[in-house]
Amino acid sequence: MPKVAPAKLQAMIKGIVTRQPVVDIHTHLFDPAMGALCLWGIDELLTYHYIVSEFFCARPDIDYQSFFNQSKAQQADLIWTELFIRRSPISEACRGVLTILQALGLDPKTKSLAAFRRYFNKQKIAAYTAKVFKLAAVDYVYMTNDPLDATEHKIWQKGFERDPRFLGALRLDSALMAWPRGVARLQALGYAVDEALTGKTLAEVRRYLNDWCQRIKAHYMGISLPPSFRYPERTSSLNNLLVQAVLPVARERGLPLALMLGVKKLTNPALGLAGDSVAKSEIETLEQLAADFADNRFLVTYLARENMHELCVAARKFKNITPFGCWWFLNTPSLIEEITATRLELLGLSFIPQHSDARVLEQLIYKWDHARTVIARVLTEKYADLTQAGWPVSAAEVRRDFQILFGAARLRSP
Ligand code: RAT
Ligand code: ZN
Repeated sequence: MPKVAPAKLQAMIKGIVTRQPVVDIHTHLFDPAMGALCLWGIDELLTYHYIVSEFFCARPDIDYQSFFNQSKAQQADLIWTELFIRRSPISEACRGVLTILQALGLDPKTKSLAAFRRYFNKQKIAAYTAKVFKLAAVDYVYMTNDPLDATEHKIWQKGFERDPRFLGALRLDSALMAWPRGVARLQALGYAVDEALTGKTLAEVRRYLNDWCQRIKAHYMGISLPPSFRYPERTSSLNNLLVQAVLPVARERGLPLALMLGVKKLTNPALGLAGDSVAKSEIETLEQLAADFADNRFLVTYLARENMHELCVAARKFKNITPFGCWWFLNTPSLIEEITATRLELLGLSFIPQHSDARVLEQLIYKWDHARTVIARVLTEKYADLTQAGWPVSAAEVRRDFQILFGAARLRSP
């Protein structure tokens, strides 16, 4: 096998890491056949909740409600003027919009959004989706499916022809996270559950999970949890639901459970989706879950930077823990660099470096472009260290490793 000299290493790795297709294991994108749920275009991009909160940092004089009362296009205009024209769009989320426009062949440096709107209005969703996937070099994305969401529920009930690039993942937050909040909606769907978890409730929750994993062809189940989440906690409804419903169903169906830990919902309710915050979680909770449910597989990410090192250590202790992604406030180049290096140093190639969390189709382009650049840099350093140690790598070996990190084998095959 021809080995590549260290001087050429950087270009070789960059070429592979930036072009090889990936599987994106957590997004909020939807199959184009799901109609209005599928978001794309300049107004959606500019009103992304990551950017909305930055807008209020720049314009604390503007009242939240008066902003949200405006149409999406008006909000986008305000954001463009404030964050792109009156100052340089230097934040990660704002730079992301530029990366997208540039990749689509549009000149980002303009004062008005009119030309962009004309471009996006002309696109037909089927061909456009293919174009975006190609530009982002993404093969498959996992959706975040919530059957308790009225709009989404209707679409599944009606049925549609699935686009094979959009894979199902059953999200448990609205049904289980703030129990008994999900009770009424589960009952409305025909599940005989009660607030106190008595009678058939747990069996009915299992029936709900099985029905909907089947219906959406879920490849995993997922839940986001607050920093206050603890396990074991005998009196907690959520603990009982996890132990007696979610984990047994996941095990029987051979599905991983994705735990997204450390989100404080609605710290500022006036900001809506942009109002969630972060705090440190206790790693012991994860360690105990992994120990008690050795036959379950856990995909785990934390929102707090402080938890990321101990997550790597936990993954070394429990082979059923797979760390994934740099989530939300951690999805910035400086933190991706730190987290990826730590993971490579402690876990080798046994983790999933990134997911996009894209909510708007075109975000696949920037989230993957930016993350790949950083990951390529970190990998180059690591392969250079190997070369130093007498283990030069070939392009084929780098491609193989990339496939281990980002490939379909990770999760496909429910
Ligand atoms: O990153 C995000 O877009 C957040 O709003 C959340 O949706 C988070 O990713 C989640 O999945 O809960
Ligand atoms: Zn998400």
